[in-house]
Amino acid sequence: MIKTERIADYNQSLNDNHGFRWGYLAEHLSRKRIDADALVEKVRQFQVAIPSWALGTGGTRFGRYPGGGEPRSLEEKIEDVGMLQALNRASGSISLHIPWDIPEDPQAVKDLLASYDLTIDSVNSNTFQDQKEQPLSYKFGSLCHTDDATRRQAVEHNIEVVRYGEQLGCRTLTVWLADGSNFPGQQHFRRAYQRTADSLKAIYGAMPADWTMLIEYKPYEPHFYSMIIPDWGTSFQLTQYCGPNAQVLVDLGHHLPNTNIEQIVGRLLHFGRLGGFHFNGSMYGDDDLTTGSIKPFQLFLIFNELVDGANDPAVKNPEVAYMIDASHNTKDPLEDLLQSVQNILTSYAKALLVDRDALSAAQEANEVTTAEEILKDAFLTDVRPLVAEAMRRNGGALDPIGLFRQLDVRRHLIDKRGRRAVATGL
Ligand SMILES: [Mn+2]
Repeated sequence: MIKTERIADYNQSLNDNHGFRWGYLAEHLSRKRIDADALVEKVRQFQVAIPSWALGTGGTRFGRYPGGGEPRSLEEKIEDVGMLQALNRASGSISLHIPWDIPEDPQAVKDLLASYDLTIDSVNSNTFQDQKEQPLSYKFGSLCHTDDATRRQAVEHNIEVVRYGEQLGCRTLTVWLADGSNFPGQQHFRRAYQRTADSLKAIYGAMPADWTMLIEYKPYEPHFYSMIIPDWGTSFQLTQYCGPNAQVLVDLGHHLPNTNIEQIVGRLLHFGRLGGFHFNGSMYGDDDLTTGSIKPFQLFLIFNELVDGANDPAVKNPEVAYMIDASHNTKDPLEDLLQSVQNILTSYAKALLVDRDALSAAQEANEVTTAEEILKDAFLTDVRPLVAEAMRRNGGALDPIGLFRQLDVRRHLIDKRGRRAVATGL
């Protein structure tokens, strides 16, 4: 647990430089008639959940090079997220994966969460691998399987995940299906879809009335010919089939190269079906790079849609659940998560700068260059001092990664948990 006095001392050491940079930006914004303090307040409210499976070093099927000191239990995962939350005050919730994170003593877990000022964001089911003692295999699918008993087992697992979530005060189930096929002709597309839809509806029917089901899509991997939910259109149709509390989840990396993700976001907001967001970066097709590391302009354009939707009373979309979903092959996972949150808040702050009235007027008048320049002006503004100021006012560090390093957190974790401690996850 990082003491508040330690954070205050650290911030004091950076205060001179921060004061200069923040003062300049606030003055720059005020000359554009933008209320800098109001923006800080908005950034202070923005929270991004941390998944329990991203706290260890990831890898590929070729190898994995853990850095040591990884969390060995649900309790240690909560400690790690609590530490991130203390540093940036923007990571106030954790997502759990069942069966990796089954709580043995739910009340003790709830107390531990409260001690770190954390909540549970969502619970995630896992039918993408077979567990020990599991009677029927998911090799040929789970919710889409041709065999009734296998489908029933997968439905029961999802309902069990909801029951664990209820014990912890969670109200969101996220379903990502690894179901699909690898060879032409292997799977009957229409029958497989209908079986999936009916399985999801059975899970939906077993959820409490105040729960939300998020349905995620992915175009390929682990299957390389077809995925059962490859795109947002399929997710959208499934949410309509299940009911009003089913929503689409957009994972940034789950698109083919050059997909216009911001347009998908705009569409789903318009339909009132954007329920969740998984942040990561993607270069060739994997979804495991640091958020904003490859395409920061795209991330900004996505936030531009989100802010636009949030400002429009005509948009009837529920609150969006934001989470990071990445693995970290060569970086310290905790540093990578801090970087990702930093990049997300930076994109959000830039989107808040967009002059929406001027943009809307330019769009209606077909002033193409003007519209683009309005977006570029916001994107090219250096808002890092604004994000730092929001973290400071929330009680966090002006530079979370700087303090993480100064405190030598990784060495302490290795001393406590061991060099060979490896977390469950991806
Ligand atoms: Mn995801």
